[in-house]
This record gives sequence, C-alpha cells and structure tokens, in this order.
Amino acid sequence: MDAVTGAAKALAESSFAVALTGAGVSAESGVPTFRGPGGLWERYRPEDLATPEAFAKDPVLVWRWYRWRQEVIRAASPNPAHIALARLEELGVLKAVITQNVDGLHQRAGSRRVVELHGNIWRVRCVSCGLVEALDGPVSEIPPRCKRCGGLMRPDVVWFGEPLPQKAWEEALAYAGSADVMLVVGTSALVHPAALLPRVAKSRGAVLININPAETPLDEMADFNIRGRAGEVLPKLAQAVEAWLRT
Ligand code: BV8
Ligand code: ZN
Repeated sequence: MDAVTGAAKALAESSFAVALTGAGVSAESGVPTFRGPGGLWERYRPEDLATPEAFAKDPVLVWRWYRWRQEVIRAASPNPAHIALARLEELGVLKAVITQNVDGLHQRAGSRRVVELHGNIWRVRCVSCGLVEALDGPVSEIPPRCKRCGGLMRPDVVWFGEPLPQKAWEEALAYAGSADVMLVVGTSALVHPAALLPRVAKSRGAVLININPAETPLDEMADFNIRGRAGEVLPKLAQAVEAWLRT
C-alpha cells in the first residue's frame, strides 16, 4: 500500500485527527516561506526582523516588511491544500487545524476550527495600552497609531523570543495530546515550541503523517512520509479518505 493510501486509511479510520501546518501550505498561494525568495527581504533574516528588538530599534522598517507581506497575502487566495484541509474538517475527519501561519488563509478556505499559534497579520495591538484592532487591509500609515492612546501599534503576531498566546498554546497541546492521527504539512519543524506538537502526539501513540517536498527532522518519527507539495498531495489524500469512508 503506498503512503497516500496508507495515510488515507489511517485518517478515515481515525476518531480524532488534527493537522499542524507551516508556511509550506501557503507557498502555493504565492506567500513566500520565511526562507524562500522574498525579493527586497532576502537581505534580512526573519529572525532579524520578526523580533521585539528589531521593532524597538526600527518600527518603520519592520512595518514596511509587514505591510509588504499584507499586500502579498491580500492578493493571495487559498490554494487546493487549504481547501482539502477544510474538506477533511467538513467530512468530520479533521477536528482542528493548528497553524504556525499568520495569513488567515485556512479560515478563508472554510476551515472553522483553526488554532493560530503565532497570531494573525490582520490584527494590530497597541504596545502601550494593549488595544487590539482587526484590519481590513494593509496598514495605511506606518507606524500605525492607537486611536485610544496614540501609542505605537504592532502586528499582533508572535515574534522570536516572545511566548505564544497562552490560550492558543494550551488548545494546541490539548489537541496534540488527544489526537490518534496528526497530519503535519509544510513545516520545517525547526521553530519551537510548535515543533514539539508532533512529538507530543507521537508520544501519546498517534499516527504521524508528514507531507513536505523536503526532508525534515520529523521524517524519522513519521509513520507516513509523503514527499510532495501540499497543493498536489492533500487533494489526492482528501479524495482517498472520501473513498475509504464510502467503503
Ligand atoms: C519562544 C510569526 C520563549 C511572525 C513566527 C534554539 C533551539 C530551539 C529553539 C530556539 C533556539 N533559539 C531560539 C529558539 C526559540 C525560537 C525558535 O524556535 N527559533 C528557531 C529559528 C530555532 N522560538 C521562539 O522564539 C518562539 N518563542 O521560544 O519564546 C519564551 C517562553 C516563555 C516566555 C518568554 C519567552 C516564538 C516562535 C514564533 C516566531 N514567529 N511567525 C511572522 O510570521 O511574521 S515563526 C515563522 O517561522 C513561521 O510562523 C514559521 O512557523 C516559522 C518557520 O518559517 P518557514 O521555515 O518559512 O516555514 P516553515 O518552518 O513552515 O518551513 C517551510 C516548509 O515548507 C519547509 O519545510 C519547506 O520544505 C516546506 N514547503 C515549501 N513549499 C512547500 C512546502 N511544503 C508543502 N508544500 C509546498 N508547496
Ligand atoms: Zn493604545
């Protein structure tokens, strides 16, 4: 039995499957991964821009990077990978998508239960009074100012060196601890603590399915390693799950 069929059978027979996604799921929507080609931003390492220190030093530079990403993401649409994950939730197979991505594309594809570990690029937060606001497009002024106290607004995302939102992390841990199948897609599994979640699931006996065109540290612990792009593999996987469910 090939990996896709085996993975589909495991998903179809699961009672609590969850997904963990990384930037690779949005790559085929044209949203560059952190380490992918980024034009102007190739000069900077994400660890140098997505940090509180970088923001304190040069909020305008950091905001220019985020506004550029907001423009890219606004022009992007969910790709077949996002849509297949929403379909697996609709089939009652996938209980939740835990994502490291901040682009909101899972929600736009129709996924309802999405845990955002690293926040969302379409929200801003005041560094002084904590006011959180939803954006309906890229920020117009740089840096945006708080309408309540005039303080500096930052992207409401988790930067390197910052703790993850308590509620999101606890939900993600609970899902990983209850899963009997975890579908890991498009993540290099380098960023912590998100990278711990597949290990938590595996330690509780979950079947681990890993979809990535490249090798990752998860390969040796995954039950199914499917080498491929999310936009190609996930629609096939969702179709195969539907076929199993009909048998
Ligand atoms: C914290 C939001 C402590 C912002 C992001 C040394 C060892 C271990 C850990 C550390 C260490 N030094 C420092 C740390 C901690 C650090 C960390 O893990 N660093 C890494 C780099 C080693 N972590 C943190 O700082 C975290 N916080 O630890 O706080 C603490 C605790 C309590 C109290 C105070 C402090 C916070 C981490 C969150 C950072 N924010 N994003 C924003 O988006 O702007 S992380 C960001 O990078 C993304 O969210 C993503 O998750 C991550 C990785 O980026 P990418 O590599 O692009 O994406 P991904 O990993 O998903 O890889 C792309 C994959 O897709 C590749 O595998 C590729 O093969 C694949 N792919 C490509 N195309 C496709 C595809 N797959 C499928 N289909 C395709 N078509
Ligand atoms: Zn404020």
